[in-house]
Formats: sequence, structure tokens, C-alpha cells
Amino acid sequence: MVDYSVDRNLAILGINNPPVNALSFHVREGLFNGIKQANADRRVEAIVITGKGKTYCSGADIREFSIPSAGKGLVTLGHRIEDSDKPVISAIHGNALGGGLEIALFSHYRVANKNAKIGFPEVLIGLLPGAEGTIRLPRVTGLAFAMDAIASGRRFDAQEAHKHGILDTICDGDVLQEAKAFSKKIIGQPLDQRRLSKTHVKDAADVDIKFEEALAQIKRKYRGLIAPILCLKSVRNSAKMSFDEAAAEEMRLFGELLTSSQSIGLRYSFFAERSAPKWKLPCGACADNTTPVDVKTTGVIGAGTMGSGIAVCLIRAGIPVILVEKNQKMLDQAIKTISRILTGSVKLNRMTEKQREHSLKLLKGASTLDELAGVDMVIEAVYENLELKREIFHQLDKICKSSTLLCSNTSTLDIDNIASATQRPDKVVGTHFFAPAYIMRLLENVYGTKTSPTTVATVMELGKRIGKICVLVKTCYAFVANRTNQPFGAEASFMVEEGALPQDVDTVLENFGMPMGPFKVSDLSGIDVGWRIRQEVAKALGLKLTLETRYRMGERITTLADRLYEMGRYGIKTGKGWYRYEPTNPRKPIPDPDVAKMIQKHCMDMGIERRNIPAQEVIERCLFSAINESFRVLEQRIAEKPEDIDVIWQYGFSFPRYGGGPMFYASQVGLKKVFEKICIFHEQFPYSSHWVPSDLLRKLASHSTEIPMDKWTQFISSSKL
Ligand code: 3H9
Repeated sequence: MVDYSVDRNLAILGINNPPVNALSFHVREGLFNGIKQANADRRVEAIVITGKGKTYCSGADIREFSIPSAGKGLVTLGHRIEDSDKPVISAIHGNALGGGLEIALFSHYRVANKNAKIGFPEVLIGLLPGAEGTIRLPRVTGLAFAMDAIASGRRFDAQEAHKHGILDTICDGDVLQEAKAFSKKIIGQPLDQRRLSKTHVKDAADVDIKFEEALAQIKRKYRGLIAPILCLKSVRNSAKMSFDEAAAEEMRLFGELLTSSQSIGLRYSFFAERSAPKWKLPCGACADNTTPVDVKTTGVIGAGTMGSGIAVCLIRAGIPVILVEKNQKMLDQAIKTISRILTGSVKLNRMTEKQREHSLKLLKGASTLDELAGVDMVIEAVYENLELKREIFHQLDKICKSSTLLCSNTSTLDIDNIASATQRPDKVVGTHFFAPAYIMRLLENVYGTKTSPTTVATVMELGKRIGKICVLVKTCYAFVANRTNQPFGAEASFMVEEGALPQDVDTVLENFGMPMGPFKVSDLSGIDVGWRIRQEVAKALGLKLTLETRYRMGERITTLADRLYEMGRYGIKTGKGWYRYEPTNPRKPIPDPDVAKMIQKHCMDMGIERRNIPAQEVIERCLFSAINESFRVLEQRIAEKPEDIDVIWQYGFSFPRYGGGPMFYASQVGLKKVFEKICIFHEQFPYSSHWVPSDLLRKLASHSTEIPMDKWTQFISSSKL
């Protein structure tokens, strides 16, 4: 895994561990032995560490953190590099990340290609750079840069690294050639001043001020996360302790983080995110054996919030869009909105003015579907009405060329039903974006019974192109996102009916790690929006709802949100919803005694006795109901693997990344305990079908011992459920 070769007076150690040249056991052994061999080799005057393939080295092998450590650690290897009698040059191209950057900092010199990316991303998986990275970087760059880089985990380019002294030189072309040329200048030079362990932090006198400033900032930015704080503390130690003392303390802090639940959750999330796009269909087609078709032109139907947001995603990625809206006023308004969103991106430095202008040129408004005849893909984003969508698809089928893919942004409706309005069900697929579509990263792609593998491959690829995290699910009512989220929201409302106030439920869930409780989210998205959806559903089912309705087709419902609607409290947009909002600070929710009175009166009128609801009950009822539904989704093969559901919750509902997602959370609590509690809630709340225990969960929980998540994941993928 490390290729050793000698080129004249240079030993070249080439890390060869694709795809990212992680520092796995064999790589560490190979580098250690390579340094030893080169020092013993009389021909060799200097040593170059380089990466084979696309990259230098992306850090420790994250999978190895979950198994007992074996062989030489990174620090032992690093000391062998630093102690080398012959100069060691790290020649960097691609990435030098985490342990990779630490290897470079153990080296005496660092040269890089100008396109290289450098950084310490450990904090993003709940760790700190534990091979002396927090002690060495400040010795090179000073404290302020090191604190920012290590606590944020951001990747920076070679120019910035050079400016801060991390790189000795940058080149345009082949970095190995540059390292060879560079070696001529340094062979024979004394090495001690190049050994970072022999140097000091130059701005150590300011450490306390810098620490306090950085701490205040990260506490605001990374609420509830432990790793950024320990990163800062370790950098502070580099200025307050001797090198060896600070390094020993760094090792202790690293160990603390490694076993923390946050890091375990973040490491799980790292791999879950990478596994989600690896889709598979029941017929055996998968990402590896299916080629997508090239999408060069698109159409979006409907210029409402969703349609406009989707158009932004497409034109921003350089894909032309014809936006169809028959209401000219709405179309004009949407084009203005799109332009405003892009201007916002320029202000936030997410795109240049030139890119904004180019993107806008890719947008064309139209008033009829006929304009879509020649596009490669159409995304329909009209409001949630099955008959309307069927009619549109029926017309598109006649208008569009035979190869055009027809996608629906429906968030609940059956894709098979929509597809059956066309003669090309193989080219019909759901592309469920989340609002606001130009911000939310999740794209839930939904296949129907007849959707072809090529169609699936194409929407998964398109999602990647526009910067989305794509998850593939099978059609069913509300798919995976809304279906598993529905019981979560329902239980939150039921608890308000039983005794809690909206702010009580929100606070508990925010303390759990959700950025916003469900009632604040509801105020943001609009009480009127939810009301309209409920009316549509009732109409479709032929039901009449009143404010006194407590059960619908045998299912418990609550009409509290409808009462708010009747009071004209539509949320933030009207300054009043579950909370009230002052005109001076229209985004800050303030608990409202009028809402409390309305809830109490509702309960009195309906004969509901209110009681104290403990925080633990809030967590369990919201999350366990979602977990139960998630297991059903797996059982019915609507989602292929538990990781898909967790990724949906992270990117669709902002579930805290360190919490993994509902499936990972269930594994942490233990499936037996979760199942027992679900059975208790089922008895307590017989009119909520989301508490009927999932058979799959029952099966997994019935094992004599608790099964770890990787085992039940294997069970799900191998069994014929
Ligand atoms: C560390 O270094 C600790 C030390 O300070 C102290 C130790 C004592 N390990 O992302 P991609 C896999 S902590 C294992 O799709 P890209 C990944 O799962 C580490 N596997 O590619 C995927 O596998 P698969 C600090 C890894 O080009 C495949 O490689 N370093 C690792 O979009 C391709 O990955 C980091 O945190 C790894 N370190 O992005 C860097 N990295 O094909 C983490 C990747 O089976 N890595 N894999 O799905 C990254 O940020 C991105 O992978 C990178 C490439 C930017 C490198």
C-alpha cells in the first residue's frame, strides 16, 4: 500500500490506497518501513512522500475507529518521519486532509500543486486532529488561523495554506517534479529548525483572548457540539504547555471524543450519506449497472414557491429551464423572485455576478405546455391535486418527444396513478424537492412499478448535478419523508391537546438537537398551507370536517391547527400562529397567552382532561412513532436501507447529524426498549394506527440479545420481508 522507489538520490514513498489514500493499517506500516529503509539506503539523500492516483492523503481510515486499534499509531509513524536524519518532503496534490495533513506537518518540508485542498475536517466527524495536529498547526500558522481551521473543519486551498506558512512552495504542474527540484535546495540544510516539535507558538502571549473570542463564536455557531470546543482547548494547550504535555493532553481529548455518542453518530452519518445515492431496484438494476441519459434541457410546470425554487436549482447548475405558468402575473412574479434569490446568492458569495447573469439567461417563461415539446425532462410542480396532475401528465405525454422524462414534485400522491395517465409509465418518476427547494439539500426520488432503471439513474444523476443528496424510495402514500414525519407531527399536536403548550414541546425537541420545534416550523411554513392540504385530503375522501371532529375513519385527529386557521393565525406571514411575532423582530417566536387560552377552551369543550407531559414522553412519542413507521417502510421495501431514512431525516427535517437519524437513534436506545415502549403507547392510544407495532421491529426485538445496527441492516437487506 506504499510503493517504495529510488530516483537518483531521492526515495519516493507513494501512498497507494484508493480511492482516497486513507491511512489504514498497511499504509502506516508501509510509510514507517519506507522511512526506515530510506534512512538505511546509502543512495538516498532525501525522502518524498507522495500519493498515487488522484490524491495525496485524506486522513485516518475512519472505519478503523470502530475496531480495536492495530499496529503502529499515527503519532508513532509521525515521530519516525520527524526524527528522520534525511529530510522528508511531502508532495501534495488532491487532498491533504486530517491525518494526511498531520503526515505533512511531521515532514520537514511541504510542496503542493496549486489545486490542492488542505484541512483538518476531523471536527465534522466529532473528533480533533489527534496526531499532534492541534499542537503543530499553531506553530506554523499562529493561533487565530489554527483555531478557525481546526474548529470549523473547513477545507482551504493551496494559496491560503501557502500564505499561512503551511506550504513552502506551490507549483502549477506535476508536484513530484516540483518536489524533486525543491530537494536540490534543501539537501544538506540543518533539519532541527524544520522539526515543528522543536519550535514554539509565536503568538502564545495572546492565547487567552483569542481562545475566548473563538469560543464565543463557535458556541453560537455549533450549538450543542462538543468537538469544536475540545478542538479549541487543545489549540490553547499548544500555547500554554510544553509540546509533550500538550500532545499528551491532545491524545486524552481525542480518546474522549472518539468514544463520545456525538462522534459515533457523526461517523455513522458520514457513511450513511455516502451510501444513500447507491440505489438498487428490486429487478437488480443499480447505480453501478445503469447508465443515465444526458439531460440538456428541462421544463418546470407551476411558478409557485416550489416551481420557482426548482428552477433556481436547475439554472444555477447550468441547465436551461422553460418555466410554464398560465397565469402571466404569477409568472412575472416568479421570474422576479428567481432573480432576487440569485442576487442573494451573489451577496453571500455563493456565485459571482457573471454566473448570476448566465443563470438568468437559461430561464425562459412560457404560458402553455406546448413549449415543452422538445425538452429532455419536465418537472411538474403544481399544487397537490391528483386529477390536475393526471391531466397535466396526459397532455405532456402527447406534447413531449417520446424520450422526455416526466417527473412530479408530488409529496404524497401515488406515482403509479400519475403514470397511468400516460403511455410512457417507464419514463414517469417522482422528484420530491423540499421547501425552499433552492436551499434544502434533500431530493427524494420516487419510483413507480413501471419506472425504468434508466429513468431512475437519470433523476439520481440530475440530483447530484444540482448539488442534492438523493435518496431513492418506492411509491406509496406520502413516500418515506412525509410518511415517517407524519406521526412525529401528530404526536406533537396530541400532546398539546393533552396538556403541553406548543413552546413546551418545541423546547424539548430543540434541546434534543432539532434546530426548530414542530410548532415553529409550522408557523414558518404556514398554518394555511397545512389547512389547505387537510381540506384537499378530506374532499378526496368525501369527508366533512368540523372543529369538533376528533376521529376520522377511526383515526384520532386534532383540530387545534384548524382553530388557529379560523382565527386568521397563519403563522409568521400574519404575525400570529402557534406563537406571536413582533413587527420589530418578525422572526422571533413569542409564546402567546391567547393560544394557551384557545387550547384550554378547546380541551374543555371536547372534554379532554389536561395533564403534565414530561420531557421524556415528548421525545419518546415523537421519535418512537416515527421509528415504528420507519420500520414499516423498511418492511414494505418502500425504503431499501435504514441509512436512507436517516439521510432523509437529516436533510429533509434537520435531524441533528450527530444523532444519526431515527433509525440510528433506535439502535442507540436499543430495539427491545423501543419496541416495548411502542407496545405500551399502542395500548394507551388505540386510535392512532401509527402505534400498531411493526412486524419487522417485533422480529428484530425478539432476539435474546440486542442486535447491533449493522447486523439488523444486513438482516433487512438479505431477508425476503
Ligand atoms: C483523522 O484523520 C484523524 C487523525 O487526525 C488522528 C488519528 C489518530 N476513511 O467522499 P467520497 C471513502 S480522521 C475511510 O465519496 P469524494 C468513502 O466512504 C479523518 N473511508 O469521495 C467512499 O467510500 P465508498 C479525517 C473514507 O471524492 C470513498 O472513500 N479525514 C475516508 O467526494 C470515496 O469518498 C476526513 O474526515 C476515510 N477517511 O470526497 C476526510 N474518506 O466508495 C473524509 C473517504 O465505499 N473524507 N472514504 O462509498 C472526505 O471528506 C471525502 O471523502 C474526500 C473525497 C473529500 C476525501
